[in-house]
Amino acid sequence: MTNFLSLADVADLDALIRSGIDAKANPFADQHLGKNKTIGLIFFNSSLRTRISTQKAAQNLGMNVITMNVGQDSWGLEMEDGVIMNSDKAEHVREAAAVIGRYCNIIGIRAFAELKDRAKDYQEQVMHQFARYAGVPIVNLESATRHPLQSLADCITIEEVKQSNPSLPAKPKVVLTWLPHFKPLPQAVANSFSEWMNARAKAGDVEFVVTHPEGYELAPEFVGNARVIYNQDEAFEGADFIYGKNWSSYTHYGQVLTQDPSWAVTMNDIRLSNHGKFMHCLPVRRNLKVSDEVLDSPHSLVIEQAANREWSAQAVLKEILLTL
Ligand code: SN0
Repeated sequence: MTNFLSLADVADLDALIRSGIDAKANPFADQHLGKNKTIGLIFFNSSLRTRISTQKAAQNLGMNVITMNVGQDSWGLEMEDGVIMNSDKAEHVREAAAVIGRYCNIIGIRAFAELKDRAKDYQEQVMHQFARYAGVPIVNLESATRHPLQSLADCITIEEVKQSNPSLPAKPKVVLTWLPHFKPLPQAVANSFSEWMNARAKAGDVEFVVTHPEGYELAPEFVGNARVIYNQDEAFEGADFIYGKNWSSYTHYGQVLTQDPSWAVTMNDIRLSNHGKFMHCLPVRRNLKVSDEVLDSPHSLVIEQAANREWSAQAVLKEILLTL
């Protein structure tokens, strides 16, 4: 693996999931791999899990870690080529990426969608400019359209539950549901989860369903062959996993079209499902998106999912280190 920008960079998804599960069982087995290697973690946006879990994973592999918040700690970075740099951005990504690439063997980047210009967000300019000018492998720590480290942790979590729960069907039903929120949020987590679940469904590992109000359709390249059901109760029937996430509209780009509270997940929804497990990438706003009762019940997997972020990052960094 050279870059980890999306599922397309994964040669063998089963093997990567297994590698994450192995890392969890034996975190320091590959400590020699990262000796005298440095990873730079560059954040354009806030982070809790990604920052700490990726740092921890790199340290488990023996790496040195440097983190930086762009805009606060460094100069504002210009991403456009060929412009006169007379705005508030003092440095161009051509120099910044090249320089960070001289200090670091791997660079992780977080840069959310701005949710203003759909074409611009979906071009993934920040990831591509860094990949172009850094000269070292780039890891996506959530980009405008994807959050693949989260999706890998989600696959690991589902696989673990499957393995420890013989009563689950061989092809558990996984339902991605839209949740209400008053703020426009990116589609990245939902896009990525769909992309990875479609791959799992294709391999016969899960059945995948997406449910959301009208107007919240995900981009066709992400929703793929998933079954879309506009009635949430119907979608939840027999669900083994309920994956909640809010996202703003893709078709009416970046807009909040409804805040309908009936889309929040409560114990009534869990009762419609097949003793369904609730998943969310966090941060989650309690009682706006999902009830206390669900989050504090044995149905919730959110803490285990977050814990698995360490092992998903470790599986990915190991793959990359093996190529350095
Ligand atoms: C981010 C998102 O992409 O939706 C990061 C998720 C890992 N979430 C938020 O920005 C939540 C912000 C909020 O105010 O609830």
